[in-house]
Amino acid sequence: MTTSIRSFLFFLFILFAGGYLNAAGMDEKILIPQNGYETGMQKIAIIRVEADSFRIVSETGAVQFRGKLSERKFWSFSDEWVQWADFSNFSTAGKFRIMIPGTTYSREISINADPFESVAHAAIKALYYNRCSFTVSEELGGKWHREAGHPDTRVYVHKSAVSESRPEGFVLSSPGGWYDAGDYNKYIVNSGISTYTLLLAYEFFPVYWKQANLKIPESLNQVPDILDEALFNLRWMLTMQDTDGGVYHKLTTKAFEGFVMPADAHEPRYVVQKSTAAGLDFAATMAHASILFSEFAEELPGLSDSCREAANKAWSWCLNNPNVIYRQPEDIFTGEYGDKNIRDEWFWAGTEMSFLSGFAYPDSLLGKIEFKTPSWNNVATLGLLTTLKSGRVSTELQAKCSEILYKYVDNLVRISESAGYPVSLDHFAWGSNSDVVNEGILKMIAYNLTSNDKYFNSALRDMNYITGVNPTGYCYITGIGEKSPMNIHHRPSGSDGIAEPVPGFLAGGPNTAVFVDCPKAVRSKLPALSYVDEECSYSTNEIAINWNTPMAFLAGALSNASLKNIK
Ligand SMILES: [Ca+2]
Ligand SMILES: [Ca+2]
Ligand SMILES: [Ca+2]
Repeated sequence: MTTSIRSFLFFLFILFAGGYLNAAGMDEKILIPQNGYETGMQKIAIIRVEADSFRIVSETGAVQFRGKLSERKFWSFSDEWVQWADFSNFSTAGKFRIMIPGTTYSREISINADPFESVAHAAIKALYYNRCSFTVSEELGGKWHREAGHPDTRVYVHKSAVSESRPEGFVLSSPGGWYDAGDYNKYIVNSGISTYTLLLAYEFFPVYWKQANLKIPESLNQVPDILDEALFNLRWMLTMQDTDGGVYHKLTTKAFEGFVMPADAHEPRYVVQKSTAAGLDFAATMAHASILFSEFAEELPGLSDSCREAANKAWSWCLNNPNVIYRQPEDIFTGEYGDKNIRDEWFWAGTEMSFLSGFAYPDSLLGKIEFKTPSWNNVATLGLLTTLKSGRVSTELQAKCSEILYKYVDNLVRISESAGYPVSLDHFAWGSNSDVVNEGILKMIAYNLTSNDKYFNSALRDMNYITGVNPTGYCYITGIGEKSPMNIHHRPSGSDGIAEPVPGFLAGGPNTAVFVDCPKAVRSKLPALSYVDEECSYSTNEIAINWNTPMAFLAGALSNASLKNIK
């Protein structure tokens, strides 16, 4: 059959099987990962119409696979009953349709060898697009190329941050780093976990990341691109340390700038208050980086030593200033990243410092803190992950840390196995999508340590939720999938005059934590549906470095597995 006849038959098939397609050209009674299914891995679609069975048919309409739908499952977060269509045993690559006999519903699906690489690469490339003090070239940035903004070579010491050697108004240089989120400011607390997450992704999958060409300016050097991108932020972080070892909490304008391009934003910038949380996150990240980059002494001479020295100085400052909580000065109105509980930061930094400098491991904190899904203000689990990966602790400690991780992750998997939508969320916080991908990381690490498929499959379903198997039907990553956010809360995307948003960013996702950002938007009261693709919705549609980096980890882990035909 010639291609044109095949296409024509397929067109007829669509026409007759159809009449159901909505305006966006898709049918949300069937939810699928819009990046595609991987040939050898678990394949689940969510069906939102009551039925008994489903079929996979080829482009010519020939039935390729018949399956029974699961029993009905309820999900309170979207208040609906759904069924799963599981066709994991169908492993032919290509384009097909999933159909529900007895209904008019069907949807195109694709099955291919690696649907994750493009997500992993885009997740890190987005950080390149968010580089501060940096030109995004047309060659690497395509239509989103832009001029550099915020040189940050003349940054003022705010009155909250004065020290003996740097009085109020002292001028320092602190260029580079990533814009934190939809705004143009740079925050150490959030930079720490974001940079660390990329370093950890490399450490778990070094062979995978060494071969990944992310098409960034450093793609031609001898350093893996994921580390080059992490370094762009790490080098900025180094400039945020005062001569006394303390670390500024953030570098910021006094108030958020408007929706203008970086090159058009000229408000004065300040370094603001040194805090213990910033010092500990900085020490942890630098200590981790120092050990990692000692492998690259030839390519990056002196870097490991600089990180070690910075970590030691920050750690000493924190020991002398153990509980300086960040308090937003009255003339500063940008992101606060305030955190009153810094016991978890002490644990993370203590862990990293013990491996860097041989200080005692912070055993005593192990039983006193809660290990949960990592977030910018709860970093305890990062210390746990470093410990498990280090291979440098006693058998007893390794066993103790493993037990803490498995207990937590087993519960996540248990939740996901009985939920209507097979993820582990038990609440929807601001940035709920980042909880999904961070939970995916923990499951992937548990899988890495045990080879137990239940962890792998649950992590895969977390990724699928992000790319479309969720009640809104969105693939939450810009530029990927049939239906993805077009109006993210992101200043360059909102002011560049280009219809498509800057690609590769993960939207924060639905939640019912904040309702005041878009007074005119209609938001569902159901948490999993409370998302709007509107620029004003910073609570559901902003992007952030600490949301993209765990997505890069998870997608990279899955892409690595697909290349090795794992699971
Ligand atoms: Ca490189
Ligand atoms: Ca904390
Ligand atoms: Ca735009």
